[in-house]
Amino acid sequence: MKPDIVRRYAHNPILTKAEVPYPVETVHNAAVVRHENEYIMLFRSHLRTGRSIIGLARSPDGFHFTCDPEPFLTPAGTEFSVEDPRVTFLEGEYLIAYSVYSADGVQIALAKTSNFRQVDRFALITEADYRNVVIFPEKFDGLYARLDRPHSEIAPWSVWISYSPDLRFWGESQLIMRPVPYHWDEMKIGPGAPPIKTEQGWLSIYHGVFRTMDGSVYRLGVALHDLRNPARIVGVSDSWILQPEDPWEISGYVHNVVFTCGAVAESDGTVKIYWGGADTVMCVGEANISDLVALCLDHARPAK
Ligand code: BMA
Repeated sequence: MKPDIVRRYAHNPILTKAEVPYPVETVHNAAVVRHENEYIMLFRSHLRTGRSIIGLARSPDGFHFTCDPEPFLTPAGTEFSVEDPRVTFLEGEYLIAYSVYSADGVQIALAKTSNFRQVDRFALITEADYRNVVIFPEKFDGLYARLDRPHSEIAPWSVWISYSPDLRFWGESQLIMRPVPYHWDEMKIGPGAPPIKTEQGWLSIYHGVFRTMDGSVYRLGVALHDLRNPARIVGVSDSWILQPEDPWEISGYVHNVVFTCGAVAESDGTVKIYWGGADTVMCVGEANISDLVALCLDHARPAK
């Protein structure tokens, strides 16, 4: 049998609500980055109100995580819920882009930290009806770049790119990748983990959704963006790289979901991909970066 392109860790799930020292109902959709000698995980948890907060867990090896005693980020002021953080290391700081729900809809907020102890809530960087913002770890011609996913009544929910001189004001927005009809990602797509630099381009792990008679299935796929012009997609893999298969991915708070907000590239050419299983637990798997790049180049579907 052909081995899976993403090799699931044998002891998944790696973090569940049982290991969180304050009351939560789920642990999912986490960003993971390396900071000093640790892997830092910022995970989303539902409370019994149905709203979400963001917790922090640490690990020496990327597989065994221990939670901090208190949540890391909770809704501020009139916010209802903070969700699905993505973390990018840039210019000596960690940028945390996360969804904020309020009476005005869902927007993306940006916070900054250098140590994962103090956190500076920097700005709201979108208008309403945006989710899934990932910031590139480098600037392009002096501008910051991000992938995002506006919600729209008249177009399928697609991946866009925007640029900013200061991380606060964003523009030059353009649609760069769409769902493909009658394909595993046909209903909607969204950026997942912040892009990883490879010799062949920026590797982006995204999620795609397919509607079935039994609800939606969330899977993960890969796309490769031009190194110097990230608005140009070099290739998008025709096939998914991960789908719900383990029991804790098939059944939980929302069934049939694998959803990523973070991946860590290692010096040996592998990448640890982290995903929420069924919006309930955190899982990890490993892949060879070269296999993911090859999938984008050799088995491509149209980007839009
Ligand atoms: C999306 C977001 C994600 C979630 C997914 C599956 O719309 O809400 O946070 O993981 O649905 O429920």
